Amino acid sequence: MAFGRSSRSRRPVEPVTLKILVAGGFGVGKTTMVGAVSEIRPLRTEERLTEAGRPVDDLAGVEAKTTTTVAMDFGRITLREDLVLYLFGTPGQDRFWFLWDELAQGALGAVVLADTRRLEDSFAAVDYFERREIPFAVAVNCFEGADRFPTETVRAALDLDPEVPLLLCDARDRSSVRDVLVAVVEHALARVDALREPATT
Ligand SMILES: Nc1nc2c(ncn2[C@@H]2O[C@H](COP(=O)(O)OP(=O)(O)O)[C@@H](O)[C@H]2O)c(=O)[nH]1
Ligand SMILES: [Mg+2]
Repeated sequence: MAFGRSSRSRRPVEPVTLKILVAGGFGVGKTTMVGAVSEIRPLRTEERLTEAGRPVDDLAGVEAKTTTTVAMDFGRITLREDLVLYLFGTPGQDRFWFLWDELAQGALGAVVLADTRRLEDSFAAVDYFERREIPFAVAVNCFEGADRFPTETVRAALDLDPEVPLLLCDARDRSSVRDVLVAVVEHALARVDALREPATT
């Protein structure tokens, strides 16, 4: 029996875990996105939309939606055997903004989901991550019936910096969501590297 280097090196690697936020307006597909990729049963805290909530929860464009996430969505995806992402969906409604700073603690980056029918609903999330210098990518969730705009038009409307990744996605589709997450991680890690680069002047 060999207990040398070779058997030691076969020990499973302890993966790096990174925290990613999933943000964007109410009904844009955050819960769907986390659920589409999560390997664990996503933890959701949904409450049925009540008559009392209706004046607050703007339902235009999300007619089919009858539940709303009041706390957060939580999921996990293994991107590589040594890289695991923990996903935290942020609450979409303004009245839960107080949870954002808590959720943002220790986050490597974020996805801002956008719906071209209600692009302005994602302005607040873009502002939030820009102001706190948290790297983010924007993913346009392509709902059927929503007009398709060139990504440059969406980029201009959201006033995004040129280096911010902008992708089209289907929040229901595992591989599509995976592509978005890879883009966020690569973007965030590239920024970490850039910050580490010693000054050259
Ligand atoms: N057609 C379509 N419906 C979607 C898509 N993503 C989410 N939905 C639906 O849109 C509604 C709102 O999605 P949800 O994930 O709950 O939004 P959240 O408020 O951001 O968490 C739900 O009824 C979803 O089934 C999508 O890519 N295409
Ligand atoms: Mg939700």
